[in-house]
Amino acid sequence: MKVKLSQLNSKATYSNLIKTEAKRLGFLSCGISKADFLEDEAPRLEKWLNNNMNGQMHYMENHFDKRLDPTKLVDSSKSVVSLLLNYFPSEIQKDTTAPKLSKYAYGTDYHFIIKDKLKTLLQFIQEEIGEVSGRAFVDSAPVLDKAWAAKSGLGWIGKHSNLLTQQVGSFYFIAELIIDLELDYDSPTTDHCGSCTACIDACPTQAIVAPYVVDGSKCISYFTIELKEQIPTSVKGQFDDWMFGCDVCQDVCPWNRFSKQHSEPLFNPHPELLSMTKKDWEEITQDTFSKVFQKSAVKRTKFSGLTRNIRFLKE
Ligand code: B12
Ligand code: SF4
Ligand code: SF4
Repeated sequence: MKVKLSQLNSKATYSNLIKTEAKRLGFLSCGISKADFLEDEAPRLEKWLNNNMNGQMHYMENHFDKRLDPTKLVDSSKSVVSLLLNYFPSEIQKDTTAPKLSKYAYGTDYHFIIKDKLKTLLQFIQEEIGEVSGRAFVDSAPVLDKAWAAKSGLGWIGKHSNLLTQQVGSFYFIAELIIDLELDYDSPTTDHCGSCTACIDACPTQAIVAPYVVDGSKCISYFTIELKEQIPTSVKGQFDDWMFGCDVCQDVCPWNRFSKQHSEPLFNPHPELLSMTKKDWEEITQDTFSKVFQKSAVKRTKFSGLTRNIRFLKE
């Protein structure tokens, strides 16, 4: 990393430059941490894996060391720049009896949208600051997204294990740039869950097994998105009509009363999606699937995965 001599400036100036550009690119907020070993998370991740809370998500067992230490993931890395991108929609599905789709999957797959923004941000850093190298991550590698965002003061990890804030709740994605530039670092915020247990009480499958601990293998999101085999009959009748993902623990969270509509046009759903009735979903064809989910994250489960989920709710 070679910093431009003409701009040999303070770390604080660079941090501010990056945060201002992140806002301009549409990110909700940006926070920065020193790239270092995540000491507090190490025993928690180990326990979570030892208790098989990853279920069939075997990728979570890989790269244990890299997942806890970005310097093992990106050579010479100095800083983790965490970013939040809001996806809270203005409208939800109209038919309240229809199988439910998680709000994050209404529009274009967030991986594409965020990757583009991250690339632009990295280019900006290289042009304005100097020869900085690094990598962009959105859910794509062994990185503990929430832990980094919390460390950088972007929110706290709630009892439902998602990152949330008092200002906008939790309906946003997390991404990061890991770069070899030293910057000014932010501090974590405080936890505002207090004595609330709304998410734990409302979880349809009792997947929040203790405050701050989600057993991934019991979560509806896991069954409807991650699980490749048949959904076990032991959880029949417990899905509260969710066919792809689940928003219950976030919907009941009092801080999500402060969610604000996103401003990313690509997150808007296909015009027909929110009007589909229960009958439309139960009779969905491959053609309709391809049309309404053209660039959506739902495409990852394929037509066969989604219809498996719809049948599971119905039968
Ligand atoms: C695996 C995974 C899942 C799994 C497992 C969920 C889980 N909680 O781990 C499944 C498929 C179930 C899932 C579901 C969902 N996911 Co997911 N998932 C991930 C992924 C790929 C890894 C998460 C991970 O590392 N888990 C491992 C365990 C050990 O971590 P953890 O549960 O977070 O545990 C931490 C806390 O429990 C905490 N902790 C433990 N004990 C204690 C005690 C105290 C006192 C404290 C303070 C903390 C604490 O420490 C642990 C380690 O950091 C991340 C992307 C990424 N690369 O980070 C997205 C991610 C977490 N998912 C995300 C989303 C949006 C969801 C869903 C909302 C999607 C949906 N609507 O269906 C649900 C929410 C379910 C829930 N309540 O967690 C977002 C969360 C955004 C946010 N605002 O936080 C992420 C960050 C993706 C992204 N890049 O935006 N997910
Ligand atoms: S996403 Fe749904 S199933 Fe998973 S922990 Fe939250 S409420 Fe429970
Ligand atoms: S519902 Fe209550 S306990 Fe759960 S994350 Fe929100 S504030 Fe915290």
